[in-house]
Amino acid sequence: MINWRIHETGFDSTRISNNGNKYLIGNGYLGIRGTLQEYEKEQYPAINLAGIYDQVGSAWREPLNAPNALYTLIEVNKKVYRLPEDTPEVHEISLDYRHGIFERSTTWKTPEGLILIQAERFASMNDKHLIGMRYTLQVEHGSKVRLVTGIDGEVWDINGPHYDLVEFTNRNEVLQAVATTHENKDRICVYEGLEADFTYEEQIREENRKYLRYLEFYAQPGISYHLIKWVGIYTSKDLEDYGEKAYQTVIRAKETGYEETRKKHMEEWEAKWNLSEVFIEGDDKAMEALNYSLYHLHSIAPRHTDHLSIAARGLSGQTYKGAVFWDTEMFMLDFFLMTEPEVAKTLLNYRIETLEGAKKKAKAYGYQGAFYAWESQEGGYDACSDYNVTDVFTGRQMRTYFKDKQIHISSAVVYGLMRYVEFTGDHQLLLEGGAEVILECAGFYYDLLVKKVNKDQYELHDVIGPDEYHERVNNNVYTNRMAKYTFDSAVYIMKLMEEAEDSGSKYHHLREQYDMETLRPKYQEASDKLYLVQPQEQTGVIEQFDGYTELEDVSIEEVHSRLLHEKEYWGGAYGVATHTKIIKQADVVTMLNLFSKDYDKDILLKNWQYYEPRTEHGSSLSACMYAMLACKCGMPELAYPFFMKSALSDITQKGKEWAGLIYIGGTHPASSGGAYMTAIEGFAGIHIIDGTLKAAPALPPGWESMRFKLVFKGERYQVTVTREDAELHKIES
Ligand code: IFM
Repeated sequence: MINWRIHETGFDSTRISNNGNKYLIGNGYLGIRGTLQEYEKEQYPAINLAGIYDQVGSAWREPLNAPNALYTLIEVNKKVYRLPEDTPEVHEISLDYRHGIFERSTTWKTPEGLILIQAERFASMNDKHLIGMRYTLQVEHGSKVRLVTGIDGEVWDINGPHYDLVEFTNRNEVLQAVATTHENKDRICVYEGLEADFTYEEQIREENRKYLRYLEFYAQPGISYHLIKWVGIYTSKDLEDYGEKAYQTVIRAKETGYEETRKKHMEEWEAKWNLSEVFIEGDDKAMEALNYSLYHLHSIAPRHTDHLSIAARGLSGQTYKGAVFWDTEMFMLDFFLMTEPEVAKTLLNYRIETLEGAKKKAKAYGYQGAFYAWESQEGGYDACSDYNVTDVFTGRQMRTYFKDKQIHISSAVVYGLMRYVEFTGDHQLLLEGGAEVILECAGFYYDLLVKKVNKDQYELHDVIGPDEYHERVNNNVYTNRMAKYTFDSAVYIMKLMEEAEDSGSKYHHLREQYDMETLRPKYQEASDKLYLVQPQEQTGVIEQFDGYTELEDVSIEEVHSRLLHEKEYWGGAYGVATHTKIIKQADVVTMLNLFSKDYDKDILLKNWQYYEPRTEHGSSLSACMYAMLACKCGMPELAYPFFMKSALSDITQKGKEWAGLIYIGGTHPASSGGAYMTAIEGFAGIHIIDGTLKAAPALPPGWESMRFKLVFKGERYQVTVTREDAELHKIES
């Protein structure tokens, strides 16, 4: 049985930041950190908005946090009671992650007796622009109470402040804040409406960028006083009459009522679980961790639009500039493909829409084709800076080459598109821009090929593979293999284009744009001759890049002991790992996972055994790759701890919080997606052979069976996997 609630009792101020991530709620349009109503920017509250960014001066461009219309604090007999300043008698926070409802309950001791406040809130899954909150108060002794509630325009930012102006108005007792951004003068409109089941005297005041209602009343013991807050949010990027829409959102919620609105929100969540819940018989802990991971993916899935992707830290704040990395296509996409392909399409549409940005980036480096942004924001703008890490010793910025050299990003986009076609059987996305993306990415890699005069092969030089600790290397095997995959995909696309006889088809239009007769043999040759380092004869090990074998072979513990500062960066020019074989995250192992069919099982195993002890797992993207490859090697028991590490990453919050002096904390959706892939594709062994869905279970010890649904080529299946057997049954959609 799943316990769908996580909770924490007592208050620990050192957990404020982590709990903001762990107890996050969201609906894809916005994410609300698991912070308390009375928190101000020092405690990192945030209503983080998807896909809208701002830059102040030369600081990093980052996504916006909306004015905080959930702000509420309590004063009893003229004394304010709030965390983190005051010590509560009892305190508990919890998250119902089946329904995305966050709760807090706090008891304060006053000289006159105890007071209890309870609050719950949800980011409506039903109306993505709506937040609902219910705040309840009880007192032990009659007391004069003042509730201070309204909109806090003094939001938490990492590289802000982003609002040049926050204007407040009162429209028929619904409070409005309109914040204007610094860079593009975008406008964020937040309305706050209130309902109460008690009478009070009210004053509304604007002070210190806050627009607050002071509600005064005399509270009697034994009575529960309820306050309902409705928050409606739209931005000028959503639509023209964003203000009116936000206002109507609040009015509609008031008319519908709290119970009914909450019920509809919960029904939406139930519908999501109906398609995606994974049952594991024999291991409740794993089942909870996995479904909690899926909760996070659901909470950040963009369902309010048809072209948006997911940031590396989801909607948990401004870390990593709210940018989209390869994380989406390589780690998160499969979950959506198998449960809600429409969301997968939305994610890929974002790449189609940002093709122009990718072409611009390639051109800026002097290349043809499409070089996707390593850290993609609106329009494909690359937010990755030349100096992405701050040196802990000097405080100076360190030149890093992620943006310039992680060329494998373009192949991740191609991989996502091809995976979509494979899973949905739907070629429409190719016609709607996907084919062009693939051809442009192939054009980019073609331009990068290096030919040595004395060798009949192509190479790729001066790149960074998934292992970011070794910068500017030649022939990183992951990168080369993915470039080859891109050429193969382009050849496949051109075959489709050739076969499309119909002169009115969109392929026909592409045929005019691309000279297939020249390109097809060129890309075929590129694929055939692209150098792929082979497993060493004696050891079976595949060298990660040219010269890796010569690096110092030391243990992780040894490298760790060489650190002079706990937050010191391990890579870059002088990093402790740079001159060693210690790698940051799965690299060769990621390649072997994707192309396991090209290698004997023995090679998969030898590389797993060689690289695992040399992997720091300094990225949350690493563990799942080891877990999946372990499954492919027939070692589910070895996969299990890596699977649990991925599935638990947002519960334990043990991931790295710093890269040099840069804060990188937040939720880890790629890790959540990796946990899903391990469960479904690893333990249940779901795979496709000749266009048909198959299962090859390898359940870890203690797992008796697994049950889940998935979509394949428009049909929904109920899958049941036991230790010996697997059944895939078509069911009604
Ligand atoms: O995309 C990853 C990268 O592989 C490692 N550093 C963090 C990025 C965002 O998750």
